[in-house]
Amino acid sequence: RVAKSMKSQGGQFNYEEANVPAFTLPDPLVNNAGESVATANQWTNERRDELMELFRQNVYGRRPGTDYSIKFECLHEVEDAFDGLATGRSMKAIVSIDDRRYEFPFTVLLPNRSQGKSPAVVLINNRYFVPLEKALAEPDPFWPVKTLLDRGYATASFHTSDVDPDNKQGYLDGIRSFFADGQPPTDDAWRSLSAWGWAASRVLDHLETIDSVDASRAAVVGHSRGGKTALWAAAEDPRFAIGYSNNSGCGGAALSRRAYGETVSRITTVFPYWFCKNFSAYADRESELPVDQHEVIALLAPRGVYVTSSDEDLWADPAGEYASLVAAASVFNLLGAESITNPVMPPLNHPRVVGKTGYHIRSGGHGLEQQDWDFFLDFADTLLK
Ligand code: GTR
Repeated sequence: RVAKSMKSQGGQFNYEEANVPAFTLPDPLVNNAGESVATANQWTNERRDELMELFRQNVYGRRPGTDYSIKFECLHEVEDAFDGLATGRSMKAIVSIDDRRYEFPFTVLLPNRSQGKSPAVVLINNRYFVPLEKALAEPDPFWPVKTLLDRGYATASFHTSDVDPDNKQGYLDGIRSFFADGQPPTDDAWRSLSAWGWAASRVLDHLETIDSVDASRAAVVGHSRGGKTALWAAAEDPRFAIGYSNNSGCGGAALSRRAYGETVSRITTVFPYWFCKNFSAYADRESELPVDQHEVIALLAPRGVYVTSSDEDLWADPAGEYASLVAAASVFNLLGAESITNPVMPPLNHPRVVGKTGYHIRSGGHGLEQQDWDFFLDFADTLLK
């Protein structure tokens, strides 16, 4: 048999299960001093902070501590969208530091007919900005606003590149450079994934100001690079009640140590601006990482986590995404929550939901599709309604 481990653009990828190295995952319930974490209090007050720091230092970088203020402007409102089902708003977030400003647009839709406050879904859109008119005129399975509204969810979305341009040359035009006042990023500074996650939290800030929304019942959703972002966004911001990572792969739900599909070597070569500099030091040395991605999932516990894969999306390592979710179960359990523990993946297109975690593997390729949303919203209904 020919090993299909390949080098391309300077980074490796692997599509052979036989080439997955033997590995032992770091135990989220063993602290940096090597002691076991036996109580929920120890997790919440000590170990969780340790792990957050390890992820900041080694994977996603550290957000700036600089003071800023933010305000939100409504540019345009449609009160009777979808025959009165919803109110839609085109919004602008204005971030200020001293006399400097950074703005990014986002779009909000609010159910008009809900009894009581609505739960909410914030979508990190890594494809394009969806202006209000387009959201109303062309319901798109990537952000199926009508489905969300029909099911009683308020929803909001922004485009990643409006916050931090998604390319190697984009730094100077993004929020990270704005915070650094044009200085280049330090090695451990936040990178794009963290910046996009920060923006999801700012959209949540806005949702908190809307009377008809219950922002304590909000999910953050993302696909692929947006799915990596959604997990880290919810790790950094405990206000999110659910993190949903769709086909997120390497640097998202998938275990780095499996080095299957996209690897640390490959992702840090092609997308160096997504991760702090330290992450690239673990290319081809994944077993030396002090963390692995099951622990980013554990950082959300005991809140909700939903992970998906697609059977043709081997680049994102479905087996590694599922194994990662299972490996986080000990933390959910310590915190008194049930979670998926079955090591065998569920059959195609059959979601598995146990307590605070859910998973499905959809047939087909890399994408966020209507079926992913339908399954996810069934899960969200169990926790947010
Ligand atoms: C790929 C990248 C993946 C994933 C994907 C996407 O090029 O290698 O990690 O993020 O893009 O965002 O669609």
